[in-house]
Amino acid sequence: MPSGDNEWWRDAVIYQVYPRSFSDSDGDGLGDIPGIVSKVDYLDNLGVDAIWISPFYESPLLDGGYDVTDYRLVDPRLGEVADVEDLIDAAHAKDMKIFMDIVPNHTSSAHAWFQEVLHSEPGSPAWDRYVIKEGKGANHEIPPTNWQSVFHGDAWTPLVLANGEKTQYWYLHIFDSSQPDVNWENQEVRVEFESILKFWFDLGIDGFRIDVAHGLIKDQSFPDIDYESIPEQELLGDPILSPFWDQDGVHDVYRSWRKLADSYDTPRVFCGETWAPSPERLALYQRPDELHTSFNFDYLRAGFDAVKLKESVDSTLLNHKKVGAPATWVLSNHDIVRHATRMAPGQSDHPTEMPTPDNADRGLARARAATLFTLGLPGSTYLYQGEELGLPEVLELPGDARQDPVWFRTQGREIGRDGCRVPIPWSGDVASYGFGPCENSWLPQPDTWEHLSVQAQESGDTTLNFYRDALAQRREEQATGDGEFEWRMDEFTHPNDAILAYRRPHPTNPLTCIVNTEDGMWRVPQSFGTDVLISSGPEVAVVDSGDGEHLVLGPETAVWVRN
Ligand code: ISL
Repeated sequence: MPSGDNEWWRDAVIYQVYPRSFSDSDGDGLGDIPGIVSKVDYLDNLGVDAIWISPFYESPLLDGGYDVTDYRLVDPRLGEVADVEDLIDAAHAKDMKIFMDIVPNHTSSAHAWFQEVLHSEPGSPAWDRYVIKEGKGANHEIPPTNWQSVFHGDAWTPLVLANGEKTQYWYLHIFDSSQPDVNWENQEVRVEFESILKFWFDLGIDGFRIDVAHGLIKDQSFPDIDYESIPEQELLGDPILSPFWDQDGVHDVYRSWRKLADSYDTPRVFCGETWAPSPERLALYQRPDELHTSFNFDYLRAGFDAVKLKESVDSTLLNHKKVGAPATWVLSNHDIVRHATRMAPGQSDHPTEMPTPDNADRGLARARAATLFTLGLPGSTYLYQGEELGLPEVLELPGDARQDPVWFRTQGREIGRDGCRVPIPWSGDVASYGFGPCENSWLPQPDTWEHLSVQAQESGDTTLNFYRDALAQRREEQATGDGEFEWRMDEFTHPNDAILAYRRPHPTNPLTCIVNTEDGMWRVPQSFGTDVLISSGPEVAVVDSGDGEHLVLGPETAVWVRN
């Protein structure tokens, strides 16, 4: 279990807050920082060690705040810097850490730096802070490369000056055209971002999640990409080998950031959003003088498939061990289909593919089993707001409510990520279910969410109480968190690829997790004992078949046993 020392991040449970959708204190339909402050007790009671908050900087909110105009200000709709100080104090009073989100790959096009570009001559020093290149073709009418945006369409937009004058130049935006990519070859950019980190560290922030951490450096030869040879679904920002992802030069940036983080009496901590092409490449970000941790998206792609889960756990642990870093595990976040929906049978493995609303009950049962399996693994775990309520992806949002740039850039062909960002139901029987003092919320909540609210799940055998119980046990158990791990499938008398079992060794209190991914009962070998600590579902029985007691595990269920 995590301790309050400088190594807390090695085994913490970190809860992601998407601020627009968490809690609205003033009734404008947008969640805000005072709203988060009001829920610190809830998070403490849930049993998490740290809170990571997605961006709340001043922003036009064209990409939910991942489009920043001023990195030292809070968006006035979400609060002010003093509210962040209150939040830090409230969390620290409960011994919880606070992580922010830094967005270094791009700014908003409304940022003063980009506005300076639009108001200056081609080639002026302001231009060098962004990735701007001359177009190809006789009239420079062809983009400098064929690179495609993660949000679809060309990754380059012609640069038109503020006075309306067209130029021969194009600016790069790996995401939306309102998010121009910053030029990390420019020294001033590096100095500025370290100064921003320092600003928030000095305020008491414990660490940063780094947005698109693998994307800052671009191949300076700007080669075209051979898209024909890349499978369709990998174009969606997945970790393809590309001239703008995972370039070696990015590690220099993090070596320098690490020095800054280590210069504090209580060293500050980083977690990279690194969609690296392989676990081997991912591990490089976590060398001892770089980032402390990185998201492990390989695991998230494994779905509820025992063979893939095992492969991912093995390669993750192996590669993290090589660099002495703890693994991180995550099943849901604000960019992907919620795992209660994604894991339902018949859904795509791909985390952003549009799901169908079938098999919701089995989706939730599998999600709970996957969560218990995950919480027992060595390392730290990230939870996404609402997963503790078993919230499903919201599929039926009206088009005019949707706000994800992916929806706009594909003219509605892709629904985008709004379905996992619907505001949290806290209480009551009508929208906004306690999200704010009024009925409005920036995305409408389904009118079936009454039974999913925190209030409705306070008592009884609910998903919320399952999470509370699992987190409390993870904290109490001495074998969880960072440490030893061993598979136990060799004890199965009848080998079965759909069952996984691992032990977290401990001299007196070893813990074993068993997960049954099949849609049928499974007889657990006697060597695992019958001392169940927690189960993800109701169907777990101790049975004596005449040859002594053993466990029987229900379909799509995970348990922790003392053994
Ligand atoms: O969503 C994705 C696939 O699941 C990714 O391609 C995602 O776009 C990528 O991981 C980068 O995400 C981050 O930066 C984006 C922002 O829209 C996302 O919300 C953020 O998590 C641009 O800042």
